[in-house]
Amino acid sequence: MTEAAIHEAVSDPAPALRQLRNFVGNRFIEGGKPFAVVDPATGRQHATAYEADAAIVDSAVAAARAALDGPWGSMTLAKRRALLMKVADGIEARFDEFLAAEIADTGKPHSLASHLDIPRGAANFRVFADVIAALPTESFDFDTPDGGKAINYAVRRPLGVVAVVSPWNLPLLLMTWKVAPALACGNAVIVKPSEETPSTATLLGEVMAEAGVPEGVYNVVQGFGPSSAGEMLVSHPGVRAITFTGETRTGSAIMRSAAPHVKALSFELGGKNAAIVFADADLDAAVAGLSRAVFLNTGQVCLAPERIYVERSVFDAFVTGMKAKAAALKPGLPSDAGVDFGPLISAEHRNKVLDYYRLAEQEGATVVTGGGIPVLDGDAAGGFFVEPTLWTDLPHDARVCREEIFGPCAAIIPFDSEAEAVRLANDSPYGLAASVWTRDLSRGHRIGGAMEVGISWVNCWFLRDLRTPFGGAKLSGIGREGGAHSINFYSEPTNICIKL
Ligand code: NAD
Ligand code: 6OD
Repeated sequence: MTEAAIHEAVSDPAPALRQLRNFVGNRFIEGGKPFAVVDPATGRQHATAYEADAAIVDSAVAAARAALDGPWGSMTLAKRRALLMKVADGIEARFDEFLAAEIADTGKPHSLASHLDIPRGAANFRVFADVIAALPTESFDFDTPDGGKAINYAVRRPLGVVAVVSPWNLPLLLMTWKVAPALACGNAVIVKPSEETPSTATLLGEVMAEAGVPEGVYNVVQGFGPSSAGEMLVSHPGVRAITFTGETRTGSAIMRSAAPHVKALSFELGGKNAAIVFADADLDAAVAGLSRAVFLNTGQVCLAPERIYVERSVFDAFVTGMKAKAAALKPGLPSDAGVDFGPLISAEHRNKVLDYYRLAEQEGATVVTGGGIPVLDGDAAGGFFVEPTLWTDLPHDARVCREEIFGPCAAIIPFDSEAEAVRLANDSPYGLAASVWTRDLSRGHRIGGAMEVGISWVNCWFLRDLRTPFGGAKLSGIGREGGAHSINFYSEPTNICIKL
C-alpha cells in the first residue's frame, strides 16, 4: 500500500481496531497522523498506527538521552542483564499476544511464527545478556621507555542513543536482534518498525515497562521512511548510531542522512543468494532443504536462495523434486489447519513480485510451476497471495537472476564443473548468503570459503550459533553483528593507560 493510500484508508480511524501509539518514556503518547495497518492474509485493516511527527521524534530522542544521563546510565551490568532476562521472560509470558500481533501484521502461518519469530524474540535478549557478561576487554602491562611500568587496558562505553530501523519480514526477530545487544551495552534505543508491521515493537514497549526497564531506554516511533519518522530519526543530531535492516537502496539513503553527523552504521541489506547442488549430494536432503529455503515465509527471507545452480547429471531429478515440494504447499489463512504458505506482505509487494513473474517469461524462462495468483476462497480471497514459482532455462544474466525479488521463487540453472558453479554463484552485486549441497565435506569446506558472502551453509540453511558473525558482503551490508561483533558495534572502547 502506498503512503497516500494508507492515509486515505484511515481518514476516519475505526476506534474498534487496535490503536498503535508511539511509545516514549515508557508511555503511549497521543498525537501523530493515523494510518492503516493491514492484515495481508485478508487485505483488511486490523489496526491503526500513528505516524510520528518531528515533535514526537524529538521527544523520543530527549527521553532516550535522559535515560542515559539518569538511572540507566549508572546501572550496573548485573542489573542490566537481569532486566534483559526479565524482558525475555515477559515475551514468553505474553507469547500468545506476540503471536497474534505478528500474525495479524504479516499473515504468516501460525506454525512459522510460533516456531521461529516469537521464540527468537525472547532468545535474542537471553543470548546478549550472556554474551556481554562473558566478553573481556584487553589489558597489558608493559615496560615504559624510562624503565618504569604502565598498565594499559580498555573499557567499553555505550554509544548513546541508537536508532533501530527494521523491516517487515521477521519483525520481532530482526528488531530484537539489534535492540538486545544495544541495551546489553547500555545504550538507549529508538525503534522505527516497518510501517507494515508496527504491532510487536509496540507490544514490546509494554513488556519493557512491566519488566522495570527505566523510562526512555526503549522507545518506538511509528511511520514511514522518506520524509517521515524514519528519515527524521536517522538524521536527528541526537542519534549517535543507526542499525538498519532492509533494502540496499534504503541503506544508501540512510547513509546520506547519517553523513553530516558521521554516525556509526551497521547495515543488514538485500541479497540475491545462490545455492549450489552437486551430483554427489543427498538429493532428497537438498530438495527438502532448498524447498524450505526458497518458500519459507513466502520467500520473504533475506537469506533465501533465488538462484540454484545444479550439476547437470542431477538437474532433472532436482527440478522434479522441487516441483513436487512446491505443489504440496498449502496457502491460506494463518490458523487454518495445514496452512504452511502465507501471503506476501502487501498489495504493492505482490505487484512487484508478479512483475518479476512476467519478466521471467519475457526473459525466456520455462515456468516449472506457479507464475500467478492462487485461487482461494473466503477471507483469504482478499489476501496478497502468489503461487510458489520455479523457473528453468533462464540465462544467468537475466534481470530475474540478478535483482532481488523477495518472493517465493527461484531460477534453477545447470552447471558442469565446480569452477563454473563458484564463478556463477559469485557473479552478483550482492553477497549475503550461499548454500552448498554435497557429500564431499572437503569440497563443502573449500567452496564455503570461496563464496563472496557473509554466511556460507553446507548441507543446511538458516542455521547458526548466534555468537558467530552475521552480515553481508558487497551490496548486502556493512559490518557484522552476532556475539562479540554486536557488542563491538554497540559500544566504544576507551583506551586507558596508567603509568605506575
Ligand atoms: P525497506 O528498506 O523498504 O524498509 C526497512 C525500514 O526502513 C522500514 O522501517 C522503512 O520504513 C525504513 N525506511 C525506508 N526508507 C527510509 C529512509 N529514507 N530513512 C529511514 N528509514 C527508512 O525494507 P523492507 O521492504 O521493509 O524489507 C525487505 C528488505 O530487507 C529486502 O531487501 C531484504 O533483503 C532486506 N532484509 C535484509 C536482511 C539482512 O539481514 N541482510 C534481513 C531482512 C530483510
Ligand atoms: O537470524 C538472524 O539473526 C537474522 N538477522 C536473520 C535475517 C533474516 C533475513 O530475513
